[in-house]
Amino acid sequence: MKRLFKGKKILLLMMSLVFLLSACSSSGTGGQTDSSSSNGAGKSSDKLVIGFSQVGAESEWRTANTKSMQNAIKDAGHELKFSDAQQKQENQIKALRSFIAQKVDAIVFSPVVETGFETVLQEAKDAKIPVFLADRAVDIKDDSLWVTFLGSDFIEEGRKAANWLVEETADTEGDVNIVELQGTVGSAPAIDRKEGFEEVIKDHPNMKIIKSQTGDFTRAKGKEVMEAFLKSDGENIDVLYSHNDDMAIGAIQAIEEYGLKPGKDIKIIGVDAVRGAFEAMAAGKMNVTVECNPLFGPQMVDLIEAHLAGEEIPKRVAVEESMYTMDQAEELLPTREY
Ligand code: GZL
Repeated sequence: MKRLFKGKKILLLMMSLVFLLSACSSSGTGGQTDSSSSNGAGKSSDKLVIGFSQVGAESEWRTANTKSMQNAIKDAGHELKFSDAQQKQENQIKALRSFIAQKVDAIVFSPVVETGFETVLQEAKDAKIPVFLADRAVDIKDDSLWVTFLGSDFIEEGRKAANWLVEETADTEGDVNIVELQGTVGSAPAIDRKEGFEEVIKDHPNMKIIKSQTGDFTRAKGKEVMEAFLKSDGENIDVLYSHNDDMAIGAIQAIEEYGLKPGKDIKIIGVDAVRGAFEAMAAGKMNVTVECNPLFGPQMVDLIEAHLAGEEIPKRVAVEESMYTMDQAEELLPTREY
């Protein structure tokens, strides 16, 4: 009996030892000890579930940005839950609520417009799910609702576009009449690119924006609005300032159908530096594009992993960018990644 009892004691001891060991390894650190592999919630950051609410697929820029984000999340071994909002705010709010319900580890969010997201971002904060703003910002005072904003400086992009035009028209006598294709109404890039451009031209009284309307960042709408501009002011337009290359490419078609030479009769300024813009510049139909780099997927994944590993990251991370002109296009076209 005693021996039996003794045997049982040893068995119990071994079982509790096994239990203890397994409890350590299932604490989510995968048996890892270094803090870099665990996150604030004590979960391993080896494999994260990341919800990504993307604006839509409205432009070459957006397509390239989506690809960069998807590849970066996959290459890092994380699981992606992706939502394309088709440029509708209500779809983005639904997607964010779905990610919260699925208890994802992190949310990446490119807000289609600057306002109307405060409630759902508060819900994410209440659910202790960190939100990372990608590409576009929100106009919300409480910046505790997001971890960081990784994206371009759209105001600076508008300044670059206007400064190019100031230099380009330095020897021009008389007025420089500009028509403007704005991006999506209420979106950060549309608001800021307009602000940056106007900040520069206000010091040049001969430079006037004679018509300005949204083309919603798409080629089709850009062409449609440019047709209307040409109908009302055709012979009086010197320059098109387009908040993205896709609308500029649509406008180029409208200008040619109207019987004028884009790039010559009407100077064409775009933003994004997508492949289509390089092709138009190489064909002499577009004059300049201000770069807005969409390929920040790897940078965003690094920021998410750093935050979940407990590291401090800045509230604002800018993307480095340049500007390209017609004379550079042919040589650079083969090197373009998007
Ligand atoms: C800019 C991005 C804009 C692009 C457009 O970062 O939000 O949205 O300039 C895209 O091409 O539609």
